[in-house]
Amino acid sequence: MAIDKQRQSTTAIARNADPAPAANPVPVSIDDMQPVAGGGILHRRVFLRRGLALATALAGGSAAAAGQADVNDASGLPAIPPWMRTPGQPFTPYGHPSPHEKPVARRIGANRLVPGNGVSWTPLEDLGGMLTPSGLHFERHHNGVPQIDPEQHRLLIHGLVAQPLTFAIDDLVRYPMQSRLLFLECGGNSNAGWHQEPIQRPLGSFHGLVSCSEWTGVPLAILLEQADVDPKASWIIAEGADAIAMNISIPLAKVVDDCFVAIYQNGEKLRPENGYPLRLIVPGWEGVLNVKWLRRLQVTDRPVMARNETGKYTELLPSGKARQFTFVIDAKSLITSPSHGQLLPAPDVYEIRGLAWSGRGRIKKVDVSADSGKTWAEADLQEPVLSRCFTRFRSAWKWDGHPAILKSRAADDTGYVQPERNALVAERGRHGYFHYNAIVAWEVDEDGVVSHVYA
Ligand SMILES: Nc1nc2c(c(=O)[nH]1)N[C@H]1C(S)=C(S)[C@@H](COP(=O)(O)O)O[C@H]1N2
Ligand SMILES: [Mo]
Repeated sequence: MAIDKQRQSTTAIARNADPAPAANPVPVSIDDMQPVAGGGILHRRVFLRRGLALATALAGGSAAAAGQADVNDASGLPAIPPWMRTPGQPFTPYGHPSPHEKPVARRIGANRLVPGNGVSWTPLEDLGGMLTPSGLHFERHHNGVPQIDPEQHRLLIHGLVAQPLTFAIDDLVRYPMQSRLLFLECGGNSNAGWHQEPIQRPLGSFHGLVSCSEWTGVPLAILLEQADVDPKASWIIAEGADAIAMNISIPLAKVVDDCFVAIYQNGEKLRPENGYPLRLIVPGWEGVLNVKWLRRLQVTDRPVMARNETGKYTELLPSGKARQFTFVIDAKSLITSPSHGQLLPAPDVYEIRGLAWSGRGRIKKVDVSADSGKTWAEADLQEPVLSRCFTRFRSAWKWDGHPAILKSRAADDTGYVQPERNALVAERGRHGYFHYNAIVAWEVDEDGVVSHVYA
């Protein structure tokens, strides 16, 4: 496979400075540097002892690599950089990322003839922490982003209810609200995993139809109680106010259990792309159920059999049976670094970093392998570990310069374990498109080039 090394990105790969900086009082013991799994994976205890004192050397091109961080004046104090010699910029009404972060952007994949139909991917490999900035949340629109006047927007609850109700946004904000940190993943995320050959693309442009936000809004149980739902009801059909009036059916039990209508995203009103002024949040279930620009909830006793639950999201299995209404997002993990497009400059101790999540609950454990899954070692989970939320993991890896295959495997608190690719394909066959959550393998070759492999 042809990978042009000149075009490798300079994404930061955390790398150990060896020997340890003298300032660090707790050096890594010899024991900590003994691998606990094949290919050089170290015990996660190394992080407890000294946080690996990773000097974050970059794979070329950075200020640190150019030695700028070390420049001292004659007195031995750090040099005064130019930005300390003049007053800084004035205040701004609404902040933006540093211009240096410009390359961190969503990648767009839209239909050329219908530019409002497509996706944009979150650049997962460039982000840290649990939350996705609202401006980088992935997007999936079937017919563009409606420009909605919030004053004119209404939510109707009707159907099998004693009391149909209509709400303006101003009515809804008077109800008790809740905030939850929840990932949202499109059921079609990672679908290139079903391709015969491993796709060679940066992580985010392949797996980036998943993001994580703090959503704030009103629990539907409260609104439905007020509407007085008929005991015969078992489904709810949700409809959006976009030009396609996208609709989809959701079991009533789930809606009453934990669904809510969100008005805020990461502390501010929802972004237009993510459903302004109102969207449905269906925690842990596939993205398509989380109807944006929500205008109608019809209580019924059967699913509506909309396009997105029949023509799409229904898949033939090898057994001849079909999967349908496969709502829950199963546990999944991705190594974000090293990942495709990054370069390991030389044999050294590296931090393997990644993301894990599960629609069923909390991430219980992530294992990491450097020998293609022959042996595994438990990764360190970054606190807090919340149900149905992004969880960060990391592992220390002593790379000896030989080719290695890196994998991560998530398990959640229901006991579900992320499958190897061949197990997923054996179960689901070759007609798969949705719900691809297999273990992802990255090969690091002897030159430190990282590529995607099926292994
Ligand atoms: N009204 C409406 N709701 C919608 C969609 C849409 O096109 N129209 N796309 C759905 C799909 S397939 C997904 S994956 C999520 C994407 O949400 P996001 O764009 O906020 O990431 O919204 C869902 N809700
Ligand atoms: Mo989706």
